[in-house]
Amino acid sequence: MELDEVTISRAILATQMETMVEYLDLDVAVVGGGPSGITCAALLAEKGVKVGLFEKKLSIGGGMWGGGMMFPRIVVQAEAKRILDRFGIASKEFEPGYHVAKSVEAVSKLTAAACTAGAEFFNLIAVEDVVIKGDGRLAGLVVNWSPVEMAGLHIDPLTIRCKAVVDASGHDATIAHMVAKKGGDLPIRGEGFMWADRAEGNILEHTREVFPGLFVCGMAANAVAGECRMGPIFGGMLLSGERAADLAAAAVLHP
Ligand code: 48H
Ligand code: FE2
Repeated sequence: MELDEVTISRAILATQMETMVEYLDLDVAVVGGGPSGITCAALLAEKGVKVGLFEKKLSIGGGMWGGGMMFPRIVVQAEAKRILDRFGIASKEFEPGYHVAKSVEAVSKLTAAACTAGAEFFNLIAVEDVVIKGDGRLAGLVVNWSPVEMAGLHIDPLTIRCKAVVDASGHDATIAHMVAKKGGDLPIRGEGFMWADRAEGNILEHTREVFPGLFVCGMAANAVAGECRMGPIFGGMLLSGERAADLAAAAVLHP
């Protein structure tokens, strides 16, 4: 076939624009494409929830790509091994209960599962603000191209509407901070020191609705709660993403 450059351009523009318009209204917006956010998006989509994941970076994967200190391996404890298995991520037991997986495989297979289940990924889009109206609920997100933010250009953003938001933005807990900064009743205690056992043991308790319409998961959940960090053990991220999916799905499917 003879290739036409303009048809290629039209194909990209037409299909992506259509998707962006379709996702101006969605059930759950997940902010952050790290391990907790991708897991959450995959499981939400599997439940039939219309979910869009917004990631400011070019690549999905967050802090999982780099494993521990750039060694691309992650450790997952016994309690979360079933999630590796569920997504077909190979692992080896190093010592009883310590399962090692390759970070590249883990990111890729979680992302692939989320795509197959119907989650829509919007990379290179940064969430820069939130929408809160008279009823006091988080009702949407204000988004802009990350390169606009990086270049410091004065370009106004666009807005999406959603029934719930999952803050999976990692250590920075960016959405929780935005809500707090704009006067929402959301105390943020800040992340604590390294204590893997404690951090992983408590993360599910911290994975919850912290403000009407806002759920926190992954490292953001511990950062909001003033909980410890855990280093490159990722079971808590996967389990927290799963729990956030259960909570957000219940909120939007049976309000
Ligand atoms: C769009 C945004 C925005 C924004 C941030 O850091 P992550 O990998 O997050 P988690 O919680 O899924 O996983 C944490 C894990 O990677 C980790 O760091 C651990 C376990 N640390 C332990 C320790 O002791 O250090 O991913 C968050 C993603 C990133 O890709 C950001 O780019 C993205 O969120 N993000 N995307 N709009 N405003 N803010
Ligand atoms: Fe980290």
